[in-house]
Amino acid sequence: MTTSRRQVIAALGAVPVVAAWPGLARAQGKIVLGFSQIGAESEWRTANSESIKSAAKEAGIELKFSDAQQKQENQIKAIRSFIAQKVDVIAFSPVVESGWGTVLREAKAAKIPVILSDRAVNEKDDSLWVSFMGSDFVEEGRKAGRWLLENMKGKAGDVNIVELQGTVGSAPAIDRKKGFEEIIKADPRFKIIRSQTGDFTRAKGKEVMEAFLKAEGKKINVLYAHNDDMAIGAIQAIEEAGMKPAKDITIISIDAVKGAFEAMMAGKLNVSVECSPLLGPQLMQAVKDLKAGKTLPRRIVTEEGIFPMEVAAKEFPKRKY
Ligand code: GZL
Repeated sequence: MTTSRRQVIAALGAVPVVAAWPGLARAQGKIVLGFSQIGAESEWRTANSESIKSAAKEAGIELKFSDAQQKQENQIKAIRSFIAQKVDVIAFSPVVESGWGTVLREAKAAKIPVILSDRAVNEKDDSLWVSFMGSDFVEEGRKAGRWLLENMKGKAGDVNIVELQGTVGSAPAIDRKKGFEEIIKADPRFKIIRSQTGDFTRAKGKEVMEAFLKAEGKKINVLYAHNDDMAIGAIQAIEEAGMKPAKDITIISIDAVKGAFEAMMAGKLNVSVECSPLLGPQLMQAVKDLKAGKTLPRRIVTEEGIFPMEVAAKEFPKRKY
């Protein structure tokens, strides 16, 4: 059966040709950016993806966006696909720190610059990327530790802490643990009695907190969660165990997403350390600067604060994520 010319044109009309062929976007003078995102594991990640997509649109940059569902092999596949499509720039948020050398060398051989967004890699050859933009996770862990020492000054006896770690091997999980322990080691009363990954998700955070409560129960004084989503899951577990979150167990988390402000306003979370996902505008500016032949700073750090529950209601209306 022959397909009429009309049918072919109609079919082609449905295909976003620009998305299929970066050459056309370039012919229109557009920069083509390939972005490999980790997944949609948390409120933070969703806000980060939204920031990147809206900033690309705003900047007139053709964005090829892939969601790896928290699997490194999917990120590597996406980066290889961007190389094959000859995009102008590649950016990605590495789900874990290691295992990127081969694919980054392929991007370098193809003369496609790479920008690390949000998380770092631990490759020795730092010529494999042109810039790393994101938070100082060690400092976020220190801020959490300092808040705890300050707010437990009056407490007599040991302070037993359980810790919900982020994704195993990820830069935020490694560094938030490092910064927190660096601070609390100043006072031997502060002890991490249990520590396990909740993979940055609410579901896993709840599941692991249930296990902590079963094993340690009322011995637990503090929960330190590497992100708000795990803390929110843990709050459910604490309530289901008949205990009062933020009262029976002091809860410290990181990100300062809307869900954390809602929990603080409900009196169920004590403090959240800010980690801004709004990297989109900075990333697009860096991509434009790169294509204009400018040299990027090797490290672009996002400035952040800390929000205890006492200021949550005042700050909430101003929050952008
Ligand atoms: C931090 C980011 C982390 C967030 C989590 O920059 O990589 O990943 O803290 C997210 O909420 O899943």
